[in-house]
Amino acid sequence: MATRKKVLLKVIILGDSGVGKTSLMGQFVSHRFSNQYKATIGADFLTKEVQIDDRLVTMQIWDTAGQERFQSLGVAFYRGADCCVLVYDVTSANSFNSLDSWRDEFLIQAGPRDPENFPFVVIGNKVDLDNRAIQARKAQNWCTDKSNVPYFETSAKEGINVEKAFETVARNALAREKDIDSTPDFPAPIPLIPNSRPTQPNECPC
Ligand code: G3D
Ligand code: MG
Repeated sequence: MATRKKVLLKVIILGDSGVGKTSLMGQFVSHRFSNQYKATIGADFLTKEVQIDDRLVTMQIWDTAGQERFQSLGVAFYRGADCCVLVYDVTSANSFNSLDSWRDEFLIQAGPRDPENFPFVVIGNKVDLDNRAIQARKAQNWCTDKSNVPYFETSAKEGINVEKAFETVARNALAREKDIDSTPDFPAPIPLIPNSRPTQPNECPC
């Protein structure tokens, strides 16, 4: 079997403070749900290797360190993202209403080439709680309107659906990776024009 190149995917997680972004990442990367874990994370990333069909993929997942309260995450956070996970809390209507501005912010800051088809995944988290404020259908409609973004309902606390959501993140980012391979980011290089300066009398003509 031919060796395929290793793939590194940058995934960023956005959403209002408190929706469970850090908890989702902790649950996915190390199957843990704890406060201690959260405290150790800065505006940084964790990696996890996943197998997608016959490909080994390293997911580099970027979390925020609370600056999302001010929507000031800095351009390095967004740069080169292959997938953007938008998270809201199913018990908080405000966090659902913020999805639009998070999506807009991402598109402005990351500036993907094909914004309409950029791979987003939406997660409605905290389904273990019984005081739901947003019905699944409402969130699903929002996602359908935005070029059919995949939608998952999860509980980072109980580990419900987290793996499945991130697998879709990897698959969709990988599909885009294939597009990138066949579409150069930059125009073809301009061929160098040979120096047309005539050779001087004492200069080697080679
Ligand atoms: P953030 O990174 O988006 O700011 P956190 O969110 O991961 O820090 O989580 C915010 C609070 O929500 C935490 O509670 C966390 O334990 C809780 N939380 C996260 N995911 C879930 C979930 O799936 N179910 C429930 N019930 N709670 C969740 P505290 O009390 O530490 O603020
Ligand atoms: Mg956090």
